[in-house]
Amino acid sequence: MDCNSIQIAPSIMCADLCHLEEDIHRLEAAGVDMLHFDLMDAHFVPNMPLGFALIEQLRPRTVLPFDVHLMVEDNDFFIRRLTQIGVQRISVHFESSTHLDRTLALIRENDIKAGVALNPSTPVSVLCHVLEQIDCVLIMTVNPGFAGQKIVPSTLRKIADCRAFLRQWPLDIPIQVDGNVSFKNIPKMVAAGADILVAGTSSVFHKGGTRSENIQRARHAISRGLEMGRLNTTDFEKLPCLN
Ligand code: S6P
Ligand code: MG
Repeated sequence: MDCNSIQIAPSIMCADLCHLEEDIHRLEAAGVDMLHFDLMDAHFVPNMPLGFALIEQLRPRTVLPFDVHLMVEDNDFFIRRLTQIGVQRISVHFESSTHLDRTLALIRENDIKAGVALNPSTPVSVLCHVLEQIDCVLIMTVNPGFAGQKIVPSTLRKIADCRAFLRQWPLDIPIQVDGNVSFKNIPKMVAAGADILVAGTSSVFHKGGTRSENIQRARHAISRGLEMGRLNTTDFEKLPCLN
């Protein structure tokens, strides 16, 4: 594995929203793998940074895949609107899905990849009976709703738990991590088993560098994680609190 085998998904709510098209072209030129859109309804989480119109207008302006993370109560309503826009992956929260199996089927029926997002306190075992229905697991490493938070330390161990859980079946479903995916946390997240990194204010949009410098720095942090080798749950139990 090299540093390009781990994907980087910049979180658009952290971008320069007043000059978004230019910012996206900068990210594209710097070699990111997809764009991550956080759609919130101010009910499931108390925030609402982006909307359908923005995603719709951006869709024809880049070839990058659109990865949508729903943090809403009415998942099916949002999914139906997104299928009309044409996005490549939709992740729904386990905690907001009353009929998760049906919701995942709705996503896949529309030829969109389906993911399930888990809040920090939700165990990975809840995925047991939807494994055939998912293309990705999204592990929240902060409580959802806001950028700029500190990692919930136990989520590092949870990434390793998730990797071990998927390996039992055995399944090679990618693990996406979201929340304080910082230059400091990336190596440990990668060593724990993360495949897709949602990058926000603590990496790609960090004020200390240009987009391209930050992406290079993130790739370097990925390489350090790969050099550490895959760690397991017990390795993380030995690590002190990170923040
Ligand atoms: C938060 C959202 C995320 C954030 C991202 C911010 O609910 O799902 O995608 O935008 O985590 O990254 P950072 O580095 O500011 O924590
Ligand atoms: Mg997100």
